[in-house]
Amino acid sequence: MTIRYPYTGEGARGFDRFAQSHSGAKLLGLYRSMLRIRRIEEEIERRYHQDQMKTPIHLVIGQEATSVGCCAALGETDLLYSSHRTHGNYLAKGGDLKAMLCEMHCRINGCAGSRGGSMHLIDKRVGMAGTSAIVGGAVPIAAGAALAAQMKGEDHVVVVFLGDSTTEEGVASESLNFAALKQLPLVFFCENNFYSVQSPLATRQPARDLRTWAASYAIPAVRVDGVNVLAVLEETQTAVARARSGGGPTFIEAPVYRFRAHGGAGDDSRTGYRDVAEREAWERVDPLTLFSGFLMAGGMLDERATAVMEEALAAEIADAFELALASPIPVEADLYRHVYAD
Ligand SMILES: Cc1ncc(C[n+]2csc(CCOP(=O)(O)OP(=O)(O)O)c2C)c(N)n1
Repeated sequence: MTIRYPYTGEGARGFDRFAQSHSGAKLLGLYRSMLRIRRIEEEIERRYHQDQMKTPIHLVIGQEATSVGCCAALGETDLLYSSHRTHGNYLAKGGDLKAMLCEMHCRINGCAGSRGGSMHLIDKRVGMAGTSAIVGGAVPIAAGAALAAQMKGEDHVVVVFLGDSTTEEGVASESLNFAALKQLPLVFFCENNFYSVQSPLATRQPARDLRTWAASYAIPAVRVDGVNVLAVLEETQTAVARARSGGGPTFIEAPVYRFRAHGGAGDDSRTGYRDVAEREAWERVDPLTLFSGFLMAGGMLDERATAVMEEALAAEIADAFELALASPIPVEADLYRHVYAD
């Protein structure tokens, strides 16, 4: 089955429409954030076979624009919840790279104290409120956090990232219903990458788009170009403004594509569940290549500036891995800390 990219052909025009409202520095910052996530993911992937990371991984290579565009619309006190594909969300929300890599190497200074691994990243200082390995697990928790914010009269909004398969979980339907009923300050951000592990969307759901499902709960439901960081930013800003002003929840569907396997390192397109040609078609709309092309055409980025950026990122990433590998492993005496029941 070939998935047709819904926005093919927009190219740079897709950015032009949105770029006017941002400074050059802001645009470069968005690009740098996406590039940072990509390079971190590539290094994780490169080292994964060494078995020093004690965690399953779900790489976000190809899906950087959704994390970065969405989080750019949020303040530090706004809360973000996510699923098992966490790295991009955590980093874009301002999570600490060193603490993330320590967590993935099962070191005591990991962001979840070595107890969580890649699928349970958290950094409350920057509003990265938590992630769950249970598909749909974070959605009702986010709804609860939004209800708490509403009841306490707090100003922050809550965003929850979910995959397309999460829309098949009963708890997601319950959460949308409840969010609509209570008009919660909540944004459901659905990264639709068209697969649940190796099952295509078309074999799991009737032929209707995900907005129809969300809209049936009387929630405004929009689709945004998930490879266009500026479009994602603008659509999230609209949703966040609605939530913050008491206008209730929004469902955003962003079609994206993961360039790597569902889990682990490497690509799995040749195992037969998806077409190599399909992945290659999406690689032609790689969110980083599209955006760097736009910035270069507008004279905001050039080869030299890119090289400087790359060098700084490489140094930061190497340092963070070094720290993680030099950090202490948990001791047995700590095993029952944070255990609340026996
Ligand atoms: C309740 C539950 N059922 C099944 C799984 C196994 N599982 C892990 S990830 C995944 C697919 C998730 O797909 P999606 O939510 O679309 O996110 P993506 O992996 O595509 O980013 C499944 C079925 C699980 N973790 N939790």
